[in-house]
Amino acid sequence: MRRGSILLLLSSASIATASSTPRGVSPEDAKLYAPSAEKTFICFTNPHVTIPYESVNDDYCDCPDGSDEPGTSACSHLPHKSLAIRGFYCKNEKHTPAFLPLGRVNDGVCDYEVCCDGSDEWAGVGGVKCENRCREIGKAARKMAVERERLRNEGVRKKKELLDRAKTMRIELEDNVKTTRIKIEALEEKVKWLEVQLKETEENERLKIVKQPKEGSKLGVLVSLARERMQELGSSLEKVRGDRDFARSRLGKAEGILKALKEGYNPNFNDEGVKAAVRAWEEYLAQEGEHSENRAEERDLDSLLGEDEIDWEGFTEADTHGFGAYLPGGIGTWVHDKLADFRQMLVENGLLAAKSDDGMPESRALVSARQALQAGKTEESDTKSHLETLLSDLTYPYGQDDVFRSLKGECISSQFGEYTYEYCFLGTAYQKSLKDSSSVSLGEYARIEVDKSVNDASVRGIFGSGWEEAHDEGLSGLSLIHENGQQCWNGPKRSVKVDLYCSAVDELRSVREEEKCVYRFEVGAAAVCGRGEHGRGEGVDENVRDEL
Ligand code: MAN
Repeated sequence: MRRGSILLLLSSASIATASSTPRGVSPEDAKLYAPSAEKTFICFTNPHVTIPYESVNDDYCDCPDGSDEPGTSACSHLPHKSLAIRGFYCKNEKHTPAFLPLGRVNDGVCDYEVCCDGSDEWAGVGGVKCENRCREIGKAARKMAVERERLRNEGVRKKKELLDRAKTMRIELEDNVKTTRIKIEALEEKVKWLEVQLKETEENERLKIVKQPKEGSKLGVLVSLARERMQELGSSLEKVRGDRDFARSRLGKAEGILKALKEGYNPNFNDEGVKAAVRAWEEYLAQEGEHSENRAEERDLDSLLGEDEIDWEGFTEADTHGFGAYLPGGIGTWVHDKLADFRQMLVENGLLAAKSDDGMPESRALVSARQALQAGKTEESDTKSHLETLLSDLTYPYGQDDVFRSLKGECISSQFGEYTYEYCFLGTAYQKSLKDSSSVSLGEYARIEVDKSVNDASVRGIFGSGWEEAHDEGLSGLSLIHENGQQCWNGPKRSVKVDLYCSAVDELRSVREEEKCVYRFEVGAAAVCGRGEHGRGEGVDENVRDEL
């Protein structure tokens, strides 16, 4: 359609450009279009196809790689990968040269965003006339470029701060590693020493058990307390027996008086008081009988209060279990119960160790030696795992010069569609529903990826994906990969590739779900500003600045 209408123009155009660089060819590619001595043109990647030089830009696609039609749309139907040329070259004087996709040449639309000079519509299809707007567009672009540079410089300044902070953090971390290593060595020694201490204490305890309890030892204290208690009991019993004997002798005297009264009174005297006393004496005798001493009881008491027959000094820990057996009847049980209560009280107050598995109590020294060793071992293993954490932090992928170290854990968020997306640097990315506030992990930080080709794309145009070109600041080529997010129903675990661009302020600029549960974020961060692996190294050309 268009082809027919512009055929006439084309024939004159191709002739007109035959001696110079053909239309749509960049100065650097011009030599490729120099006519041969035979006035022929050889297709770039198909040298077996040779055409007359006049056929270049004749609006007919002769070469399978499109190289014969750099200034028309005749070869625009060819797949991108077959094309040997970058597109239609727009000179864009007073602005930046660019390549326009061939399909947009002479399509009746002025593509000012690429060809500000309007050269893409040279055939005037449909009467379209594209005036050259490069002066104004270039000026605006340069103004923007200066502003961008200002922001980049601000970003570079912030990046320097990040690097300085990261450096300090690393030094602190390395110091911490050193100190922790020294601490571990000391703890290993301490644990060895505590092991020896425990062994020695165990040995001492073993020897103590076979020896008599020493004065001051727990068993010794216990035995001496029992002995004292026994002595107290003996004294009390002695006193009670004395009181009893005294009361008994008074009772004997009183009984003697009443007996004499009964035997000696004159019943012929009608003395009611005497008669009542004699009657009461007779009733008393009928009920109680006359007092007589129980010899067997007396013997028991004598033996109880006699010489201490217990071999207190000979008591061992084991012997105390049969302690009650040494004591007579109820007293043995009573003493045993009291001793049990007493031991319980000592245990409850932390003065005596609870009994060990074999029923033997553990000494305080043994318990504390064992506890000290346990505490030492725990501290040693805690410190070792702390060292592991520090070492893995030292080798963590924080990027060149550790630039992301100080950013770790910092979060930014933006709302897109029905979600708020939150991104935590070197941490987790989240998708939070605005409807029900549910939060889904899109992945944990795994590694950094560098795409060198992004830095090489110096000329805007058909080689850009078109996506990042829509933004003011180009991508740095550095991406943070996040994996192992929440499982997607009927799909993979969620993951995000975070493409970074230079920005003085950390920001989440865009979010796309490229395929089900595979996300792509664009994040601005000062960490990728400036030159080097993490920065595109762009800046405004000095000449451009002069033109403003
Ligand atoms: C949720 C969101 C979407 C995702 C689907 C997959 O709705 O996480 O981004 O595509 O789950 O089922």
